[in-house]
Amino acid sequence: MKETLARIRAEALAKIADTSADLEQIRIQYLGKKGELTSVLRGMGNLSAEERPVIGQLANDIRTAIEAAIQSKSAELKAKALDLKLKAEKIDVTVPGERIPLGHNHPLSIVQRELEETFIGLGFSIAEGPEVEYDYYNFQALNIPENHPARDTQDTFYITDNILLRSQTSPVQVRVMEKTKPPIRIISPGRVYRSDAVDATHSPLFHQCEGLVVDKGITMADLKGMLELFAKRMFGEQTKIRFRPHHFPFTEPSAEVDISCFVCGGKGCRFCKNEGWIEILGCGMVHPFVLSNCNIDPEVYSGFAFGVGIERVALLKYHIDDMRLLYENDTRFLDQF
Ligand code: 2U9
Repeated sequence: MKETLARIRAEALAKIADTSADLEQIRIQYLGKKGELTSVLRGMGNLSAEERPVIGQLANDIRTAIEAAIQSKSAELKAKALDLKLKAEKIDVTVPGERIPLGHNHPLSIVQRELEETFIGLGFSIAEGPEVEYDYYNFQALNIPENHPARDTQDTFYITDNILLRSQTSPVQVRVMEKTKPPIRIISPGRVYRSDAVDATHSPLFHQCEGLVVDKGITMADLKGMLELFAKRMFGEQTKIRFRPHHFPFTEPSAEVDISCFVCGGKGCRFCKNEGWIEILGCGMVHPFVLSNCNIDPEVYSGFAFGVGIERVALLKYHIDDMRLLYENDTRFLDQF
C-alpha cells in the first residue's frame, strides 16, 4: 500500500508540475470522491491496527502535498496569465496619436452667422418658424393675390391644397406679428423652397434672411439708415447703397437695393459687370393690408421689411460663380472656408 501511495504521490506531483491548464481535473483524479487516493484509503479496513495510523498519516501527508502543489501551480499559472495579459494590452503612450480631422462651418452657415450677428448688433432678435406652412401664412396674409404666379404649382411645392413648403421666410414675421404687440424688431433666417430647376443661380432649396421692424412712426428713412449701417458692417465702411423702385405685394413702396462694388469701389470692373453697383436685397414699407391681416392697426403703426438671399451674399463675398458648389459637399471646395 505504501508503494501505491508513493506512486500516487509521484505521479500526481509530476502531473501538476507538468500541466499548463487543467488542475481541477488532476484534483478530481487523485483527491475526488472517486479519486485514486480516496480509493486507497477505503481499502485501509484490511490493514492491521499498527499499520492503519501509519498509512493514514502517510495518506494525509500526500493529500496535503498534492493540495499544496495544486495551489502553488494555480498561483503560478494565474501570475503567468496576468503577465501575458499585461504584455498583450500594454499601451505605448509614446506612439503618435491619430489626427482627427476637424470640421468647420459651411460657407452658408458662416454668412448666416455673420448676418445674424450684424442684425443682433443693430438690436434685432432672431425668429424661427415652420418650413412646412399653411398657404395662409405664406401667401394670403402677405397680400399675395390668388392669381399671383408665385402661387402656381409650377413655382411652389404643395403638400396639400393649403399646405406647402414655405417659399420665403415671411410667414415667420406674420406669425410673430399675430402674437406680439409692437415694437417688433426681428430677423428670420432659414431655408425656403421653390420649384426651380438647378442651375448656376437657382436651387429648389435656398436660404433667406428677412427682417421686420414695426413700431409707431417708422418711416422709409429708418429703413434706409438701417440698411446703410448693415451694408457697411457686412461689406466694409466705404460701402454706399442705392435704392431702385420695385414692386412686392407685401410692401408699399418697395425697392431693390444695390451696394457699391466692393471690388472696384464703384468705378466699374468685371466683378460688377462695369455697373459699379451690385444688387443685394429687396425691401419696402410693410403694406397696410399686411399689418391689418396681423391685427396691427396701420393707422397707429408702420413698419419696414427686407429680404436678402444668403446664397447671393455667399456667392458675392467669396467670388463663387456657381451656386451648385454650395450644395455638392465636395471637400476640396469646402476646405477653402
Ligand atoms: C412681412 C412683410 C413684408 C420681406 C421682403 C423682400 C423684399 C425681398 C427677396 C430677397 C432675395 C427674396 O431670397 S430672395 O429672392 N426678398 O426682396 N423680402 S421685402 O417683406 C416682408 C416680410 C414679411 C410680414
